[in-house]
Amino acid sequence: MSDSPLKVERHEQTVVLTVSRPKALNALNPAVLDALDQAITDLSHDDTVRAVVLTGEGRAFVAGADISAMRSFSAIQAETFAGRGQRVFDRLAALPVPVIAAVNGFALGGGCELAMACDIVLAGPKALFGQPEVKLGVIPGFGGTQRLARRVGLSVALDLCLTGRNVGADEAVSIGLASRRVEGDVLQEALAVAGTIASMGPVAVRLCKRVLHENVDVDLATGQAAERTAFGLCFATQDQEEGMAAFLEKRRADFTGS
Ligand code: CO8
Repeated sequence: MSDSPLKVERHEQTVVLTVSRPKALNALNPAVLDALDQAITDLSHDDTVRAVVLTGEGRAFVAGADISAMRSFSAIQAETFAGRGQRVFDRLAALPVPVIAAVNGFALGGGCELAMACDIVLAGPKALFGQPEVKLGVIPGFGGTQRLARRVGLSVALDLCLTGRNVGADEAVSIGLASRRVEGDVLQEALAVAGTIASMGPVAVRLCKRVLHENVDVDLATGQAAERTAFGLCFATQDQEEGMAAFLEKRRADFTGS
């Protein structure tokens, strides 16, 4: 039996990554970050994967960075660990295929930051998001101040980071932290969303993700120029020919990703 703190399973064209330290509510220690980093490297070499689902085992998504591991850090060790987490989360966000967070429970601190590094955040009925670091005398360190402000705006990000208060699924959706609330089994719903994405034109999905991410912080004209270029690029693909032909012939498209 594998003792890795990250389970990697294949479901058709989707890879499911499950953070698996349930006794510590899946808290992120160096071993989890290393395993996640390795999984991201493996995924970036696999052209057959169309979507990734990230979740946690048991009653938590991820309850934060591991407080036991951080407790006796020196300032330099803390800065290094924060940088390590930021790099891994940046690599996750930069995967060419969509990453869906299936938030089944606590997504606190580093767990909230991990969810925000994903493209689509599904919040199950027990999802609880927050950046409670100030309660511990520290601040978010895995990109939370920056990704939260970009997702929900400065005003709400300041409220959450300065008070450390948690928000449930409904509030998370209403402020734009989560994409949607899901009733029932959030992992099954995430697999269904991944399956929907896998049935779309694969090149278009990758380009769409890239254009959104690379241009979210640029001015409108620059972003629209990038969009035009990528739109044009779609017309160099068989997927575009197939997608439009299938629509006009009233049949289901059979995309090849080329
Ligand atoms: N780290 C380590 N262990 C944890 C963590 C954590 N973040 N969260 C929970 N655990 C452990 C508990 O210690 C407990 O272990 P044990 O059974 O051995 O006592 C076990 O998980 C179960 O937890 P609880 O008994 O507390 O379960 P409850 O249901 O009573 O409470 C909570 C659940 C509300 C989630 C509670 O555990 C909690 O508040 N956890 C901490 C949440 C938190 O503060 N997260 C932020 C951590 S800081 C952070 O993420 C910074 C990220 C950037 C780091 C930059 C690097 C320097």
